[in-house]
Amino acid sequence: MTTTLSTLQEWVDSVAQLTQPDQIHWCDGSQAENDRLVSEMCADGILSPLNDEDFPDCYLHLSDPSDVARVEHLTFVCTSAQDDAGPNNHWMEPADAHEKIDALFAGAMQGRTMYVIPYCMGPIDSPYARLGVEITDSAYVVANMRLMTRMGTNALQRIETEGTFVKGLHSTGDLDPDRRFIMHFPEELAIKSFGSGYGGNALLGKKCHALRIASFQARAEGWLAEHMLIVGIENPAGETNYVACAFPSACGKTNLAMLIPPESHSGWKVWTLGDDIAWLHLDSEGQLRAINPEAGYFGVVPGTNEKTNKNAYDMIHRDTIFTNVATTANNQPWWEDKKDGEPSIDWRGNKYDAENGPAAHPNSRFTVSATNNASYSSLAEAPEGVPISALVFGGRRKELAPLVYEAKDWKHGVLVGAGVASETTAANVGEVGVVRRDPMAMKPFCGYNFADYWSHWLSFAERSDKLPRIFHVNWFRQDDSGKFLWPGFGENLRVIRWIIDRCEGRVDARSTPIGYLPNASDIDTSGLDVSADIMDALLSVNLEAWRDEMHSVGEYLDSYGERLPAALKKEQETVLEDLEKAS
Ligand code: SAT
Ligand code: MN
Repeated sequence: MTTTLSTLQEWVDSVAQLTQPDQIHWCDGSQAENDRLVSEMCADGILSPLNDEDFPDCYLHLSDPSDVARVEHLTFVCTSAQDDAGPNNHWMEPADAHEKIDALFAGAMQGRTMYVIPYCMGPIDSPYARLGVEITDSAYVVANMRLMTRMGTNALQRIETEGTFVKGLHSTGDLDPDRRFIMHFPEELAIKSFGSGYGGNALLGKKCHALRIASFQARAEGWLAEHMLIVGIENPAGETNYVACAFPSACGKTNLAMLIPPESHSGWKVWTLGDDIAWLHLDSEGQLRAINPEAGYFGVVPGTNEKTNKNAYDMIHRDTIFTNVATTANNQPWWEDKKDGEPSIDWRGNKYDAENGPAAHPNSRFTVSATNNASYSSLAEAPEGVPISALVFGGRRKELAPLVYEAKDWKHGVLVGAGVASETTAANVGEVGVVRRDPMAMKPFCGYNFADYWSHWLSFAERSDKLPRIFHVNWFRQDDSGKFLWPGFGENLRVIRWIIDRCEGRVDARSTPIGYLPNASDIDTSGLDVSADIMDALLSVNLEAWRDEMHSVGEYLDSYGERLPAALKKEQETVLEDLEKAS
């Protein structure tokens, strides 16, 4: 297979000239191709088959121990003007960046196969879908991209018809962390990633294309590329509302996207559209619609069990690639909180010893096709996407943020999103548990200056009078002893119900300076072991603490300087004044 599109052929030729592979393989995405790659990877020790009886067609990949998470400190957005990348991104001048990374790519594929992966982000027949081609020397990347995107012949056909595509170049290099860069050239629709084989650094369709490059394009074209799950909530009367929620990495997006209604909620159904990324467009009626650009899940494994996420637990029992989990004596994959079996070999490939830390890496991952998920929505493939009733922001915060509140209007909602803060997780290399600002859960993923991004968000208020309402949730409030106040997981449906009731105008709320809060009686806690005092704590607004928070949000916004939209600053000042008046 080659291509009739000369720009694509010329690019592939020039990359081959630079990287000097032994051979070039154009991926068609077929089962036969996948079978061949998997058996080659098993022969080379890149993959090992897991217990075939309990985990048919499942494989384990153990990565280099220094290559287990995204590397924000080595991730760059290379726009011509530094200010266009903004204080939220590391920046390098594009020509310098190309020179630096091309020097690493020179000869890097000698002795290796160069794979050319045409892929489509979004349903193949959707007007909202976008195309890309990733060139990589990693068969593991090919196998993952096949699960995560629509990859192969159909994508190539659409690329040849449209003529435009995102160019992604990747090599695992020698995995030396000192020779590792993830570079984005949004003005050229190009990505270059060297020296890492890990998910978000190497599967270029995901964070690099579908968020960083896509957010940049979305701004120019009037849509949004967001770090959001998309879920359909069907009530016992058969009515479904669609909600999109932005939480930082490893804060439970996959669990919420696949939620199983608790026993108290018979007749309710939850449908998964996506668990990580949403592309949002206004249709001709002014309705915001969402598609999921991905076709699979790259989810955090530890903590997944029959109670926390039964859909995920079941779906990863077949056709799944596990990365950096442990194994049991009978070669089943094992992870912390699996609640079944014992670890024998840890994620480093050593005999398990509790002294050496967890058996599975805290950021170990499963890669699996969305079609394995029992709650996969029949509308997930709809080219026009689904209408969104509510947008929900959230983070992981021990204190301060209530269980749920609603923004006063769209503009205030943009402030709520911009002010999101969350404790850091193992999804990025670095310290875990430190609270940092993570606006719209996009801190690591926005491909341009946050100040411009907030202006873009604000501009939607002028384009539609049917925008979804905006909410903020926090499942992670703790008491003084560190115990979670809210049970979370399936019980989160109770909070989502309030959100939908608000959207449908079915329930009143309490107006406070930070937004609308539920009256305690409007969150159904029947059958839950959550006392009225705890509900009060979960739904209270500590005016003094919020004043400090709003000062801190104000300082954060000011750090964006002159490009900060005045309307956003004004929203922050209004909330602060209201807090001062109230206390
Ligand atoms: O960056 S990944 O997509 O690999 C996982 C995450 O951090 O969300
Ligand atoms: Mn994510």
